[in-house]
Amino acid sequence: MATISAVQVEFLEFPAVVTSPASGKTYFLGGAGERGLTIEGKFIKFTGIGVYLEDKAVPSLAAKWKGKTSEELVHTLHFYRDIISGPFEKLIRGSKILPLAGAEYSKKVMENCVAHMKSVGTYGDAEAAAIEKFAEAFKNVNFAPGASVFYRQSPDGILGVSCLF
Ligand code: HCC
Repeated sequence: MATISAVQVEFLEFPAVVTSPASGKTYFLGGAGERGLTIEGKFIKFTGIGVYLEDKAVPSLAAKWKGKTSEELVHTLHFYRDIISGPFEKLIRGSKILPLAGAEYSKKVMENCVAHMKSVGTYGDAEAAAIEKFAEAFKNVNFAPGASVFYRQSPDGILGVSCLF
């Protein structure tokens, strides 16, 4: 198997492998990068995001994509779609680079989620209610640099959200 390296985003370190304290399952780092906003023409990095995949993602994705080079895969949208929708867990760690109010952070995430769901026609009453719940969870928290939000996405549609301050 290929070697996976840790990735550094500013001062944040995304280890190559992480273990969930909840389930004891291990996940490997699929990729990591930064997010931010352009303020007065300058890109400000606010968060670093690492996407971790359950180990069984490798045999699952290999069934279809084995033999393709990384150069081919990196330009193949369908490959990314298979990562997103594949039958394995994803663990997404969003860590703060700059201090950020929970309400500010969740507003941005919700805007993106709602815009996406509306564009693909899946935004209904249940989704609006879930968005409300999401906003509630972040209403009274503040994130200092280094604080993290974890999203556990399971193939059966369950989303777990936890914070590490
Ligand atoms: C998303 C959208 C945004 C973020 C994310 C996932 C994000 C937002 C940061 O992790 C941010 C920065 C400055 C602000 C508000 C939000 O990290 O004023 O889908």
